[in-house]
Amino acid sequence: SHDLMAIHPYPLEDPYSIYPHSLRNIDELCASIVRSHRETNQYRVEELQALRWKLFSREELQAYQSKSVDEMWQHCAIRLTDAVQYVVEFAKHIPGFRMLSQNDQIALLKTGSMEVVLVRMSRFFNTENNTVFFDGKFAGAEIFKSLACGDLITAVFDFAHDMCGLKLTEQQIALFSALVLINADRPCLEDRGRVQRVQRSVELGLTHILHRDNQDNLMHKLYQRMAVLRSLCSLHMEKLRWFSQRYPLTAHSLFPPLYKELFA
Ligand code: CLR
Repeated sequence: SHDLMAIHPYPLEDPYSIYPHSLRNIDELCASIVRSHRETNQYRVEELQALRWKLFSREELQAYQSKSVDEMWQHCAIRLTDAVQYVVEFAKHIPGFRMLSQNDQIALLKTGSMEVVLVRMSRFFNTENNTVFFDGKFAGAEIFKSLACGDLITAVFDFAHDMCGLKLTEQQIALFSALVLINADRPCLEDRGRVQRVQRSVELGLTHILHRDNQDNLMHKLYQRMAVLRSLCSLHMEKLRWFSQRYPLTAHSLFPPLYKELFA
């Protein structure tokens, strides 16, 4: 579990108050989560908007589709791990996260990082043609054909489409991502009480932002999406187990260490 925490070492003190008691503290909490999201989200909305119609050609699509199962898995595992690293970076700047024990930080990332990647995917999704930004261009679900897990891909694309329908602002996405990550119900937590206190502060932040935006009704919908995320992630784990059984060598020696550490 050292790989994970060694990605970018940070000093241990946390400059933020983790238990917001006044409105001003809630504002500060929201501001730092939003800042952290902005600094780790890889692309700005405007940049993605500008790239929307950059699609793969038929030849490029065919090249992906004719990759072998293990080649395509390895390729996607690398892309996914890249995205996960940004989520780890995001997590470290959520006020209160770095005050949790290393064990609990890792436990939260093991179950939550993939879920946050899927929340973030909605920013990289074009609902007009159901494509996702992958490897520098927009791609439809068919590009993932050689992974041989069509049900997972379909479910992930449906989820992205559905999340886009909520039309969340960047601030709402930031707070929702933080709430997905800081979840006191995750397995294997040492100090559940402490995680719960951080969770409550993030919940308060999200409620505050939705109220300010006159969208209090969104809270209920976001909790529903959290249940869908859980099922998507267990499907991902199931597929990974299937793959590792069939291609133990690729899974063991060619997958990125962080991917193995978090999901294997
Ligand atoms: C999510 C948001 C990140 C950028 C990013 C990078 C890689 C993308 C990912 C996003 C969305 C999901 C994605 C992934 C690469 C492969 C994966 C398209 C856009 C698909 C769903 C295949 C999963 C295959 C596993 C079973 C290995 O900031």
